[in-house]
Amino acid sequence: MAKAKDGTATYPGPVGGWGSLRGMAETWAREKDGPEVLSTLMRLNKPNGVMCASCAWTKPAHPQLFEFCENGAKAHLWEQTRLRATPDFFARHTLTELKSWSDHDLEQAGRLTHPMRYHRASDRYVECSWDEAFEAIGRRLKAIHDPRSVVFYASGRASLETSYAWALMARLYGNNNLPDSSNMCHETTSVALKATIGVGVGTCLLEDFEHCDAIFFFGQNTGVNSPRFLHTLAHARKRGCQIVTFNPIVEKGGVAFRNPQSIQMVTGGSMPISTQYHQVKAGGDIAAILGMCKHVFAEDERRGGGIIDRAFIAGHTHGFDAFAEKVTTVTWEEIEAESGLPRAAIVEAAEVYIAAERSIGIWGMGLTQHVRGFENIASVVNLMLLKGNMGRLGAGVSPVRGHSNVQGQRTVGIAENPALVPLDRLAELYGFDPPREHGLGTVETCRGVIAGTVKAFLGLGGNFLRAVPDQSLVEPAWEGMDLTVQVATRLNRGQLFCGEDAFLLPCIARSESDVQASGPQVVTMEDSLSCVHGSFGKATPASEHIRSEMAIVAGIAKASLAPNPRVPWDEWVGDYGKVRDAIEATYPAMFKDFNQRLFIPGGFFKGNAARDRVWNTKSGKAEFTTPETLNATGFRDAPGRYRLLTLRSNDQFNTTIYGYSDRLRGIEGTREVLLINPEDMARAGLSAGQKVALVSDAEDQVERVVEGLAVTPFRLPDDCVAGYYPELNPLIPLAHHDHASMTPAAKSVPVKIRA
Ligand SMILES: Nc1nc2c(c(=O)[nH]1)N[C@H]1C(S)=C(S)[C@@H](COP(=O)(O)OP(=O)(O)OC[C@H]3O[C@@H](n4cnc5c(=O)[nH]c(N)nc54)[C@H](O)[C@@H]3O)O[C@H]1N2
Ligand SMILES: Nc1nc2c(c(=O)[nH]1)N[C@H]1C(S)=C(S)[C@@H](COP(=O)(O)OP(=O)(O)OC[C@H]3O[C@@H](n4cnc5c(=O)[nH]c(N)nc54)[C@H](O)[C@@H]3O)O[C@H]1N2
Ligand SMILES: [Mo]
Repeated sequence: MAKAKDGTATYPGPVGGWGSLRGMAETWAREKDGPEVLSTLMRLNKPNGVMCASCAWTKPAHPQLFEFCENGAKAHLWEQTRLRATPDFFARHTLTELKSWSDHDLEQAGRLTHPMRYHRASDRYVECSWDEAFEAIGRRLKAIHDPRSVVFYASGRASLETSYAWALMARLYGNNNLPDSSNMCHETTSVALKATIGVGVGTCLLEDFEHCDAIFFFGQNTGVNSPRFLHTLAHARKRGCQIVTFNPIVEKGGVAFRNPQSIQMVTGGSMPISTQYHQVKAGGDIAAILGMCKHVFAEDERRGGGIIDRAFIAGHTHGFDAFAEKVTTVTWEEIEAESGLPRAAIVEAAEVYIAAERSIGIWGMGLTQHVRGFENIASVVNLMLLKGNMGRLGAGVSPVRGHSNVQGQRTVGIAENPALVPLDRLAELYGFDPPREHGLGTVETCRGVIAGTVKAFLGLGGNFLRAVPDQSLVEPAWEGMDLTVQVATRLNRGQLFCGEDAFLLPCIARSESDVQASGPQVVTMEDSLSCVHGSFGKATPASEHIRSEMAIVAGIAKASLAPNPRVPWDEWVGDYGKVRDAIEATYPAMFKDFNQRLFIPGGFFKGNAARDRVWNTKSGKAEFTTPETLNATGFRDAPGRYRLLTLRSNDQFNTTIYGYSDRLRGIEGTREVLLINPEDMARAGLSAGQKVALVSDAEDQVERVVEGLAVTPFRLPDDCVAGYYPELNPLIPLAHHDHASMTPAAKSVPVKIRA
């Protein structure tokens, strides 16, 4: 473990470089990959190739020779592993035993090979036939009296085609219970952007990054979670674009990048990324941004105008006066206390904004996962609106999404909010009366499971039970359901908790060849910049007994729903082009000529009204938001109370733990750590390596504890501590979520340390 002068953990190198090649090689060895995976890697993110199953960053029209990163490679090495979890494996282990395994060891069992059904008497999964599985699932679903007690979760990876079918199945069954991993992720973005600029997604395209003068970067760990974006950022920096970063942690990707495909590998040089780096307190962004606005106002007045775009504000926005009032009355003392940043630092950032003709605002989980996440994002929008940085070249907002098709799943109907779905169109196309009632999101699903009102859960990918808050309450309640079904590629903890009847259904992964009646199939996905791409898997599927996600959805639907001649499940499975025709019929503007545009280099853009300065908001204008509070955490500071940030390491994809090396933060060999700064350690009387427990400090009488965390000195702001997701999820109360979108507030959890 490398250490800085003050004893805190750190990594001396840049992101990329030889360290990243070592990271890939270790995964290669662990997964025992064969040579076929090389051809997948060479085809990644290229026109006619495979769209990476790791992050949602856009796929450029002119890709590099290797258009993949360390973590994209790991994701595919993991997907195409030679390890197998066969019926034999399940015969050797009871679920009770497997519940004591780590997330890493569970997934290391390898790819699932056969459909499995839970056998209660032996506490094991046993092989079953696909027909048996579909028939039993159908029988259970038909026996449930209230269709609103069944949940259809999706994790953000399945294609547009499968996602469209999944959402339609839920509505034909009779509910809008379609939570998505987005409910734990960028739902805050979708809700806040819809309210403020009228579209639930970012407004930027790649060309904007070629023309912007400044980028304001909040709480997104590019070097780990969307490393290909570093190429875009490095190019912008080379042109002289300023990159101002706000993050409680100095993340390596925000500091320097060594392009693995350039001469920098040989020379040891690297590209600096951020021009300013501000270690804002967790939950301090509303204050920091308001401070920037305050300086913009003051300078505008001092220079007699010319900075604030008054014409844009008059013509295109609403709510400016109330916001201006707040900016003028808020004090610098308040701003400094809540942001944890000195006035001079905020002024320095604001000066960049003032000087830049074109600015872009970027964010990730550092803004969305707070009780006042809505206001975090609305604050970025406020800042951009001040200078008309919306709807013109080189300007706008660009949230960085997570799962590779999470944005697309919402686009094609996986949404618990029926207002986001063209229900009348579905009624017309399929001759049924779609449910109009609001469905269950992730938090409501957890509540329903605990209350016993949710009777069945079907998961299209993901590891719901491990990703949600308050695990210690949800896990035991989970087994009270009538039916649980998981469509998956690899074994995870969520699959070990079974309803009365339970199925584990293995599917073909995106990089694998999917041959149906009409021949090899293409699937599609939408990236973070709203561009849609075809993806063509060619690798040999992990087992001859697994099926495509589309075929599994159709199998469940046919067994569970009354026959409807207008929904041709078999034809759809035989030819995914016909599902795309159905998507086009449902969303004619976005998906015009869908089947003809599958392989346009760079994808096809589905359009964005705010980009054209058309504001589909309540007022018909872009909205300024006046924050009621400067503290995004939703709780007061108290003696001994810390703000816990739950982090991803460089060696995981969400709940999939590839290994135990968080190289870029200098933490090796374990994930059971509590990161805390040396000053807070001294104040609390803790020493490095000491084992402590974290206890939730939510003032709600529920005891939540995670034990055995090694105290690890790390550069964080005062009163902020950090550790890893999902290990620390039992500490997050279900009620601790963004007030507008219900996204769990995983980046500022109130905790105490128990020595
Ligand atoms: N390799 C890899 N790639 C991934 C994933 C993965 O697990 N592994 N997950 C995918 C998914 S689903 C998602 S959603 C994305 C997640 O990607 P990110 O959005 O980057 O999410 P996190 O890794 O949780 O990191 C959030 C960052 O916010 C910072 N932060 C925390 N609190 C605050 C705050 O109050 N203010 C500010 N300004 N910053 C804060 C943290 O220090 C951290 O750097 O990545 C996707 N890509
Ligand atoms: N404390 C805390 N909690 C968090 C977060 C946080 O930052 N902190 N982040 C939240 C975020 S942003 C997200 S997106 C959620 C993630 O929640 P999920 O999306 O539910 O979880 P994943 O870990 O991505 O799911 C991993 C599993 O997906 C399955 N899988 C992989 N590929 C495929 C495929 O191609 N098809 C199918 N059918 N299955 C596949 C594998 O079986 C694997 O075990 O977690 C959330 N929870
Ligand atoms: Mo996510």
